[in-house]
Amino acid sequence: MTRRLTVAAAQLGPIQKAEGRDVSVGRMVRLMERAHQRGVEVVVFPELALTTFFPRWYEEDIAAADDWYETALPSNQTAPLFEAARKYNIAFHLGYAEKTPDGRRFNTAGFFHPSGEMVLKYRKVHLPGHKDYDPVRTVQHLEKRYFEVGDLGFPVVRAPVGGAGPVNVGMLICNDRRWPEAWRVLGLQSVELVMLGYNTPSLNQDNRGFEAHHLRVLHSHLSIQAGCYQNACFGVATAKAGVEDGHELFGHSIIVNPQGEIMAQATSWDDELITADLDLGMCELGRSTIFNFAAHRRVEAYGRITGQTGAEAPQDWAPSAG
Ligand code: CDT
Repeated sequence: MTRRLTVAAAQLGPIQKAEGRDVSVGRMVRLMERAHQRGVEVVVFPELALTTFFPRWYEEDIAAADDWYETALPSNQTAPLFEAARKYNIAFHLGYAEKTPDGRRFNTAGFFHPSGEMVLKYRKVHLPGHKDYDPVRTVQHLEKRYFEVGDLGFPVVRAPVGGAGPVNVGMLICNDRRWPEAWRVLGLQSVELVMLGYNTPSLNQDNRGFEAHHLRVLHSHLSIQAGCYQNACFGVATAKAGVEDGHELFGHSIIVNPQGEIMAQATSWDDELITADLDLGMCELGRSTIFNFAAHRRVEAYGRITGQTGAEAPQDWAPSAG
């Protein structure tokens, strides 16, 4: 029997620093309404979807940034989103800043059943940027200041989603998409659908070398398309886009199939819903042939992947004596 699932990437235009959750949640509810009109069963919202990308703002005392975090979901402010999901029977992925009851802070994504129950939680592992104010940068990227490294690994769960029956779902967040190790850990759990949100600036703001602007989107798509192909899964990658607090985010949300092909792509820098009908059976070809991990992986040769963090210099070649 064909397992079909209609999914959407619900790209958000910019959310300015001065705008509250009433603004962002209202926009997300409207995207949910559009998703319902198009028969969507799963909606994927971006990373840190409820607010501006606040890690660009430095606070000496991180407690001064506490307003950006969620301590409970749903909350009074996010309740309309959960009500829309229930009303339209749509599961959804939401990126948010999480502050736990014991005061820990994570860059988190939740996958929610239409009932509002959280099916799966993921906390971002690959935090980019820096911890302290960096005077070399024109714009700060302080994820390492505001978040701890995620402590949940890369979980996958098999859960009923829409009319497809059980689906193996997993999540990555933004910078994670650039790390093949993260995709492979999901692949090793037979993931079928990877949901990921991102906030990626159009310019490399490190100011430490040249990177042509047009390569920013290429690197994002290249990473997602390769991740889906090499792990025989679908990917829904959703951006926050446009000029947020004076800083440009490149958008270009995409939905990708297990062949690595882009099935749908956003073309605006605004709130935009892109959709695709997934045939989950497409995951079978890759995982039973070229990426049949049980048949072809060679873990005895992969020791460096988990045994070493930074790159080492190779041995020097020397001509053999005589
Ligand atoms: N949010 C996020 O992870 N953004 C990064 C850009 C980092 S630039 C220091 C990304 O990989 O898209």
